[in-house]
Formats: sequence, structure tokens, C-alpha cells
Amino acid sequence: MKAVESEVHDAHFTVDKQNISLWPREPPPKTGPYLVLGRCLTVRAAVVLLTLVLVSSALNALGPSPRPADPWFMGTMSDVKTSAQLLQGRVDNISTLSSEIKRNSGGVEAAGVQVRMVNASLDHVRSQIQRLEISVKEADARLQKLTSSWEEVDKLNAQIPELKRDLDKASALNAKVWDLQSGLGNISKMLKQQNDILQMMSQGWKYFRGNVYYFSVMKKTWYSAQQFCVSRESHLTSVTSESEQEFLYKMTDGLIYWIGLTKAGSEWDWHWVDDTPFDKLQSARFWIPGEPNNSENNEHCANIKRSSLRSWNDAPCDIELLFICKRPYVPSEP
Ligand code: MMA
Ligand code: CA
Repeated sequence: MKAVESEVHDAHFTVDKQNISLWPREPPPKTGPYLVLGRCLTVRAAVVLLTLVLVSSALNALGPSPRPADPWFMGTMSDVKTSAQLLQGRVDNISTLSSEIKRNSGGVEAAGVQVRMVNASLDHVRSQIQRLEISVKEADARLQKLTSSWEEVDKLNAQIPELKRDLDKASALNAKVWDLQSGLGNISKMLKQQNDILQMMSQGWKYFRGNVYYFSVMKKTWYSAQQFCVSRESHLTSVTSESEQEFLYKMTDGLIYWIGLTKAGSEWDWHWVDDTPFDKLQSARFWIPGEPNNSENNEHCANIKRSSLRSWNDAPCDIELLFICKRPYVPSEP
């Protein structure tokens, strides 16, 4: 702000008719036409008055009309008087003009004050213009930056199709990777399942179509055998298909094993101890011909007695036999 103030003091201009001119330094000296005219008129008036005084005193020195009758002299005197009166009139005019000039000079001074005010305003306007110029330059610089940015954007836009193609390729690859990963995941699960199965097989369990079977090495009554199976999260086995029946009788190899079929309970009908519904019609083909005969009215539990499709016999529940436990194979979580 101080810089602006100092600039205000240094700024100058002149007013000439309708034109306003800015000056870098000092305006021309104040020797206006009014002052020059005023001085000139004053000097002339003084000279005329002095001449009149001199002429009149010269006339008085000649004495009271030495030759009053001289017509040339009288004429001359008359001319001189007339001239003096004329001059007196002019002097009066001049003094009137002088007072007018004085009045006008006051107006000129007022105009000067206004001119100085206008000068100050113009200085202010000029500083504002300078600031505007700076702003315009800054805006121009920003515009240039934006233009170059746009050019960059254009270049990047041009790269978009290629990038899109790359993205498509990457997506395709990603899908393949996903497939491979899920494949690996499946393989991993299968390996885990196989590991579980191997572990159970090492403990004597046999895997068949989603179930594992334990063929005992110790003999127990039907009910004790069922309790043993329950302690191993299983039940005495049920038989629900010909293939399962085939698997079981081939594993028994002629030895007698309890299975989970019994009449013991509230109904006194054959039923599976693991709650699988007993299909009497479908199961008829698995009994040894002539069985179940409920010998001595005391045979309420079933076993696999022969290594053949028709292998079941009913027998007393309290005799001790080998037995087969069965439980669904549920893969453990990885
Ligand atoms: C044994 C016994 C029965 C079976 C007959 C078949 C003598 O009893 O195993 O359950 O039905 O044999 O002959
Ligand atoms: Ca029988």
C-alpha cells in the first residue's frame, strides 16, 4: 500500500481543452495566459498614467494661457484632453478586466484542486489497472497450464483403447486363474478327504460310497456291539442296496457279524437301529432262504451268516458275535 501511496505523489497530468495527458514527472510551469495578460495590462496602464501626469504638469509650467488665443494650441490641447479621457476610459476597462481576472483566478485555483483530485483518482485507477494486468498475466499462465494438461489428457485418452484390450486380456487371465484356483481348492479338499479316509482305514474302518464301516475283531452281544458303535459315533450297520449288501458279505468272508436289524423295541417289527426306514419287500432277497424263522421264538436280532447275497439269519440277541459299525463319511473342514 505504501508503494501505491508514493506512486500517487509522483503521478501528474495536464488538462488541455478535451485532452488529458499523463506526465511521467513534473507538469509544465504555471505560466498561464491569464497571468501574462494581467501583468502586461498593468504595466501599460501605469505607463499611460505617467505620461498623462507628465503632460499635464508640463502644460501647467507654461503658465496661465500665455497665448490663449492661439487656435493651433487650443486645438492641440483639446486633442490631448480627448486622448486623456479615452485613455482614462481604457484604464477603467483594464481595472475592470483585472478584477475579473482575479475572480477567474479563484476559479482556476478551484479547477486546480479538482485536477489534483482527478490526478489522485487516475493514480488509483492506474494502480488498479496494474493489478488487473498482473491478474490477467496469472490467468494466462493458468490457462497455458490447463492447455498443456488437456494435451496430456488427450494423450491418455488415446491410450484408452489399448488399455481396454489389456484389461480384457487381464480379465480373461484372471478368470483362468480363478478356475485354476478353484480346481486347486477342489484338489486340496479331495486330498484332505483321502487323508482322512487313510487315517480311518489305518484304524480298521473301510470306505464304501460315502460311508465308513468298522468290522470288529472282538465278539459282543447285539446290544453291547451297538453300544460300542455308538461310542465311535456310529451304529450297527444298515443295508439299503444290493451293492452295499454285496460289499458287506464279501468283507465278512464266511464269518458271522451282527448287523443293525432288530425286532426289539415297542413295535416288535424289523427295523434298522440307525433309524433308516426298513423296506421289507426290497430286503426280502437278503435273507437266507427259510429265514427269518425266529427259532425257539427267541430270535429278534439279525446277522450276516454267509458270504452271499442271501446271507441274513435271525438269532438270539444275547449271543456274542463279531459286528459291523457304519457311519456316514463327513469330510472334516480344512
Ligand atoms: C440254527 C440257528 C438258527 C437258524 C437255523 C437254520 C438250529 O438253529 O442258526 O437261527 O435259523 O440254524 O438251520
Ligand atoms: Ca434263524
